[in-house]
Amino acid sequence: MFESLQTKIESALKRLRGQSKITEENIEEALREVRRALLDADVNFSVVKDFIEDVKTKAVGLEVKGNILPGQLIVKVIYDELVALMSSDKQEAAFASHAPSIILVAGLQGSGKTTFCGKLAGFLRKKGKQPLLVAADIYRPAAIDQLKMLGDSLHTPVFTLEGKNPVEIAVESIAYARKYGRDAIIIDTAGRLTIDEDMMREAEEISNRVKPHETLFVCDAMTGQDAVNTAKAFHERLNLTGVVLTKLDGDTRGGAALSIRKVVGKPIKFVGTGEKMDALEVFHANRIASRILGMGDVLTLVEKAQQEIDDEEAAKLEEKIRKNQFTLQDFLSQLRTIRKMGSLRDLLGMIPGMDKAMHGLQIDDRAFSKIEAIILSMTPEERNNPKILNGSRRQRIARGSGSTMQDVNRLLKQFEDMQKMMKMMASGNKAQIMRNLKMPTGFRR
Ligand SMILES: Nc1nc2c(ncn2[C@@H]2O[C@H](COP(=O)(O)OP(=O)(O)O)[C@@H](O)[C@H]2O)c(=O)[nH]1
Ligand SMILES: [Mg+2]
Repeated sequence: MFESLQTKIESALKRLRGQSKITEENIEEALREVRRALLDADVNFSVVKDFIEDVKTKAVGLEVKGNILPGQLIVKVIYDELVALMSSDKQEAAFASHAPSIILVAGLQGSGKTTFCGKLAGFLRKKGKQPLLVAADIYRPAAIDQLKMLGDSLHTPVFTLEGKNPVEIAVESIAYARKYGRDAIIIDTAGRLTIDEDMMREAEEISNRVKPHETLFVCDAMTGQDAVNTAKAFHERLNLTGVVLTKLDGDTRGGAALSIRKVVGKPIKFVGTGEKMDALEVFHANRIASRILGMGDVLTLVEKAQQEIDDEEAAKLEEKIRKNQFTLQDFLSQLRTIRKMGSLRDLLGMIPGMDKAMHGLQIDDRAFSKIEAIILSMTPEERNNPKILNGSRRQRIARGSGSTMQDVNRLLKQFEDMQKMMKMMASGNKAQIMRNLKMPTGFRR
């Protein structure tokens, strides 16, 4: 979803390759790109300013140790900062100790309030709650119908009173909820296209009368810089407890996600990712941060490793792949390039959540070493033409590399699969081919 931001940060960091210490000078240009990318993504300018300062302070002076590249190090610093910026320990909706909990939903017209109210009702039902939807947007009859339709589809009652104003409706919904055992009241309010005094006063009055446990500001993620100002205005009147970012499935650049948390000082609690009722996610700062930086999967890391191959080598490789001449020798050099990036453990450690998952687990650089040893035990002829590897040759290789026949066979099988895949890919573009040069899996010590 934040694809363009991700691309820009990555291309800026590419320039840091080959440098061993992070200094003000060598980070300057990369940070300028990051700054531009964030501004382009509609991140609030004061947030960008602070953010860049923080990253700079943390990054300058860092030594690039071992095989970690400066770019990777900075990505890590930026990632940590992004997570810190968007994190909160009060992520999920709060509930009253005595039912019913009251959740007031406010925001501009078209931001996705009514849709979110429905989604939240569905979400709470799955958690064993008995929600009640309250139609306090009475100005457009269609708005009440919309909520009623959602309520029907979710088997959730919708409370409304004809001839009453939104404040009265909201207040009376509480007695109704008590009477019928509904333990979570979700109040859908009216919005205007822009901040409007009447609308604010009405929402404020509802808030004062029902004393909500949660006041959620619904914000269309596509509105960028403006979203922050709107959220601020709502917060001043309603004392928001959280933010809901909608339409993150769209072509949004994500600026709102970065800014709101900091400028409004309230956590983003939910994320809307579609029009359907199940398109609701609890907000996770680390997920969004890793998405922004493209650190979410191993393939990206492998891709990074492959940037190490210089253009000439890449062109040669491409030629070989096209002619279906990719050999075990080429595979070995690929492997070594990946290794240059750092240990397998370090590479995996860059994946969010992996560090924890790996705790106490023996992550094997030896899997790499094993493959390497097997290939090294082959003669150059065998490496270039694995077809000649009969049983006795395989046995010799297994012995020579200190592995088993099974290991050798597995490697050869995977190499064969890889060749097949490359053949298929040969008509595709270079980037695609490179992306598909995956590590063989299943190699354990
Ligand atoms: N793609 C997408 N559309 C959404 C999302 N949330 C709401 N919408 C759409 O945005 C439009 C306005 O939503 P609505 O809930 O009526 O906004 P309200 O005026 O604030 O109540 C509708 O067409 C919704 O289907 C979302 O997360 N993703
Ligand atoms: Mg609505």
